[in-house]
Amino acid sequence: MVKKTSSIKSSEITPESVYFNRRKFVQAAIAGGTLMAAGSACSRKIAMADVSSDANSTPDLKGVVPSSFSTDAAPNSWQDITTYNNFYEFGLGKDDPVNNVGSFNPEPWSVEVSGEAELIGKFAFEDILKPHALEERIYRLRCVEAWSMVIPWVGISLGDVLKRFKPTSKARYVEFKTLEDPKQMPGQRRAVLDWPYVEGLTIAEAMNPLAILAVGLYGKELPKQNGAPLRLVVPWKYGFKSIKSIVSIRFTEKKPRNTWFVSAPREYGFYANVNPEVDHPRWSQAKERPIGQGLFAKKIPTQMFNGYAEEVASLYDGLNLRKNF
Ligand SMILES: Nc1nc2c(c(=O)[nH]1)N[C@H]1C(S)=C(S)[C@@H](COP(=O)(O)O)O[C@H]1N2
Ligand SMILES: [Mo]
Repeated sequence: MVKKTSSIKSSEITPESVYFNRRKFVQAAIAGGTLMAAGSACSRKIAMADVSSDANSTPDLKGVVPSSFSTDAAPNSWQDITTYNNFYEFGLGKDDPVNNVGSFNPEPWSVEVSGEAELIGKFAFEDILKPHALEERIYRLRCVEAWSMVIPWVGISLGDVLKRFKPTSKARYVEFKTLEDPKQMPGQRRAVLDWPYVEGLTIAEAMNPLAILAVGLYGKELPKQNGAPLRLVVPWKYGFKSIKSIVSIRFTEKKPRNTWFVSAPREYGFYANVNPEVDHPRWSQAKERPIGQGLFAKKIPTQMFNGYAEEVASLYDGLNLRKNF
């Protein structure tokens, strides 16, 4: 997802430029008045070294079994996956999440289940996890900005979790919400998006076996910047559908108004299926740059439904995918 000047109110533009200039100024100060570029590259290296030791200190998840749904593509490194993120609750830059998650505390955590279901209420994170098998599934995450990563998620089947709440016949969609707490999430102190972050799926999409609730990666607990303790992973859709740090699951009759659709309906549709044939209004979506192979890595052609057409194309039979993008 990109920084969207069009969605920022004019009243916010001044504070934003001041904010960014101040950050640049701080970086320049760190560099000691020498070459700015060299200075920020250096501080970046230090940040990366910290994160690598993070991988070792992140607790292991027990009882993880491999999944047959995995792709055979080589996964990105722990470092790529945990330092190049989109999580606007912590800032708009790719390295803002890793640098700003310090005051976010995802323990204890609970999820409110509501709407068109027989079993509703507040459930502790542990209770949502408990009866389900933890599987490692290697899925690609593909961003609208035309970059992608291959990530060994550890997750539980979203459909299995949702079935336990016994959705009624009125439940046609599932809506998810992220935590809203500007004290823990400094990015929420500014109205860049309509907080809290909201996403949604049709019931059929949510029940598709490819969709998971991720609780970890590389066999370890989910790092905060990747959406601890619980986030969606919908591998055939653009990354923005994969909502992080979920506190609410609501079964609805009406189509949820997802955050990016509210912010720019011409650019981000409800379905958000990866579709190389439909251009984003401001750029082509035909190719993607694999992250982790250097800035000059060759772009590769993007596949329909992110390569999962066989598994999910039937969900959209009879739907015009240009209109319902
Ligand atoms: N709550 C919340 N969830 C979010 C986002 C966000 O800004 N806030 N960004 C989305 C986007 S645009 C992408 S590409 C993925 C990035 O996931 P990753 O940082 O774990 O790779 O998270 C998605 N989930
Ligand atoms: Mo994204």
